Amino acid sequence: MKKKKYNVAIVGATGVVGKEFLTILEERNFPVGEIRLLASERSAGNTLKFKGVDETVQDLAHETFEGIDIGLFSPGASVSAKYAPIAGKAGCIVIDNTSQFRMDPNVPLVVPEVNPGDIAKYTKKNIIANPNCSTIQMVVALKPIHDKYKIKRIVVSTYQSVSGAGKEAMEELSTQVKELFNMREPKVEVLPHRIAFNCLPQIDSFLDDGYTKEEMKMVNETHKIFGDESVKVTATTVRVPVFVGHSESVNIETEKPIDPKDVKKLLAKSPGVIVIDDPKEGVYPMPSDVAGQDEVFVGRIRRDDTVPNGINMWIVADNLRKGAALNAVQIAEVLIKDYI
Ligand code: L14
Repeated sequence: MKKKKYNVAIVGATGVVGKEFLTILEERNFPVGEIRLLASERSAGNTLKFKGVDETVQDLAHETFEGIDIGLFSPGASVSAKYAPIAGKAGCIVIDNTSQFRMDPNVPLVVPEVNPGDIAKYTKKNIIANPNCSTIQMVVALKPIHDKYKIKRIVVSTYQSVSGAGKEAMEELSTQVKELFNMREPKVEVLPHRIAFNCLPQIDSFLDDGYTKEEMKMVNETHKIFGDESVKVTATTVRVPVFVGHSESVNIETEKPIDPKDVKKLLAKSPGVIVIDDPKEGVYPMPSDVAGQDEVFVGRIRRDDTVPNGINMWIVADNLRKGAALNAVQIAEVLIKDYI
């Protein structure tokens, strides 16, 4: 028998993505029975509003996940590593936002517009992984193009907002701006260098080959989500002084002949994508317009005539919504519609 309501736990409830989970569950009228807010001992006892009611945050360390149907996880990766399997064994289906389980062959990595069928594989561990924010917005825009024209190679550079690194990084940007306007040397504590009036070509840590982990997430996760390792992907990921909204400059080369006009038409009718592309009028997507919205926005669609079948484009999305909480709630919506 199908349930009418589902008990939901939010792990990492006091973080930027945790709060976004609450907003989105409420906005989309997700059929929540009990809501359980969980965080570290440090945050336990705080209250957060859900549907107008103050809910108390509880200590994750004391949680058994008995009776919880769905766990929306967005703590640190090491916290997911410990608690997602505990929740999964207790019968709670975990949708995890961290990088911990994404490349685990027994865990599906899902973007509902791209590979909803992979959700069926959740039963192996009761865990579904939510991809990296930059990967999600890129694959939503590129999947329809890949299906029709077969993408051979993707070259992407990202312009990622500070909210990806959490509320401490957002505070660091605003504090640094204030300090600089007061002629004081700003402190650098969260991000690797000063982010105010700056760009940092580093997100996450470096690997031996000179790439960052964030860059390799874009490569490996794209292969897993597309179910196609033949697409070549190379990435440079950069932090910019923007609060919310990630942008990407994306160059693709396809097997079949491709025309910018056809790409515009194709993307305009693709699920979850909005084309904003009138460059002569100065119209293209920007994080300042896109923050708070659900779709992936694409503009600056134009031919790259340095290769036979090349296209350049600019892709922007709200990294806390489609890049994190919204994508996870959309996975939960497919789960309750088709599986539980
Ligand atoms: O892997 O610092 O999902 O902006 C995405 C955001 C890693 C950190 C992930 C950031 C995170 C990243």
